[in-house]
Amino acid sequence: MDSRHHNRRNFIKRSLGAIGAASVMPAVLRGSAKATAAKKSQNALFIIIEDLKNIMGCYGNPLVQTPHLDRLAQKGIVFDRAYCQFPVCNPSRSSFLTGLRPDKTKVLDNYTPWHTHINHPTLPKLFKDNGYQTIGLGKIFHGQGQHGDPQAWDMNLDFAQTELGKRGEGRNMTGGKIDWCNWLAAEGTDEDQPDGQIAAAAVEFLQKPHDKPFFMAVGFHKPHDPFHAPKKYFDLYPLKELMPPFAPANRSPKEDYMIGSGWHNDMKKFTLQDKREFLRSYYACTTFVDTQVGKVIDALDRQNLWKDTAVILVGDHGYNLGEYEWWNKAVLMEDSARIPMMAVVDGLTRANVRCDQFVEMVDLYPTFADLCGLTPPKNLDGISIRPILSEPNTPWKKTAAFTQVQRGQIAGKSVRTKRWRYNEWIRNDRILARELFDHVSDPQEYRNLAEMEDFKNICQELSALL
Ligand SMILES: [Ca+2]
Repeated sequence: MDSRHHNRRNFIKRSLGAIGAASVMPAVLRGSAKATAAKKSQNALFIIIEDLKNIMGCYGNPLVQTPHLDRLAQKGIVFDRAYCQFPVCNPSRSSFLTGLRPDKTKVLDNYTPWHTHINHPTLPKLFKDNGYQTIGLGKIFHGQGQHGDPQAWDMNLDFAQTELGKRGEGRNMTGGKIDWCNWLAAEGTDEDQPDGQIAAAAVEFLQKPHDKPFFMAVGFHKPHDPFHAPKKYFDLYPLKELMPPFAPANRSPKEDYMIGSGWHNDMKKFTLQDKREFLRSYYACTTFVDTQVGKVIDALDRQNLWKDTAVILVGDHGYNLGEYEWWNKAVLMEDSARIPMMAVVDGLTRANVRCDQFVEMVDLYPTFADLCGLTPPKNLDGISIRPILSEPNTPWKKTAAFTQVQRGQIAGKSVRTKRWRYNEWIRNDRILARELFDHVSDPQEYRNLAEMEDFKNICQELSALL
């Protein structure tokens, strides 16, 4: 048995609570590489944070403590206009891991597996097919089993909360009406939670010698609900200091399907105490996951891996924390559609750079392929962002981002340009409603301008893009 297999076996044995490991596939030599365009033996590290909105210090939030994400941000480039294609876990992940928009994957819910209509390799499978060692830790696809891609990985692990990590003070903020809507200030350490174990496994892998390039995807579960994290993270946020967002009384009304869930009725009943607890839970889980990211960054520092590892970090979609009294995602609003995204690529990115060009999650697949000199499938919907990684102000062909949702027979389609967000709600080819928000005067999207005569032409122009 070669050392790689030996290492892998020890790795799995020592990883706490491992519940699954994919089979080892024969290695295929790297082929069809654009050798001149990429550095030799370029590793890739893809960090995906579940349900993380742009709430970190590096995105201007003064309250939420994210020193490690901020450190990563300072080391490279931060994107201010990065958007998901569908603000729900499975549709979003199925889209960016196949490089296709949800209209092509036809994955519009959390139940349809990504491979139902797809016959080209997923992002990790592309790396596997090109001779990379491929490691998936935590939530990459929407779960394992039928939602996973076992052929894509040399090693694929997820982890479970320990019994100690399930204990502690907590509460369901809806009195049990919404099952997921609960927090737990848990006993134990970071490693009693899955994300702590994921970070430990990532560090352990990065510290080993590598005899071939790797693609490692690290998928942290928090701040997705249920909001469970060690108690010390909850203690950082005194409830009385937390205030829910201001919602003007004269905001434009929204139809029920625009928010789209029975949960909304229960959330409208939240007291100030409930809202504060929700904010504390999300913030605590964000700082908890930030600490785990810090462990991975430290390992890259210690092993001097930055020089041959392309690192990109994203949230899988955004999140609403009380805007329109909505405490979840799955809506065509800026808070859910926009994602945090940052990258550090030695030789391309420079430290402390912001980019306000449009980037979509479908761009991740061709970008990783480009950075590592691999040839992606021809029919991808995104484009490599390599040019703006090195020159963020270079004229850029993408000037809009597209996001969609589905409510049974009703499709919601959204386009975001520099100034506008325009939404159409469609059933049986008939437009039920339109929304137009001006991000210059109304960044919180409270005033719908779509039915005003003055904005008719703008709506027509944006509608033509959908
Ligand atoms: Ca998610």
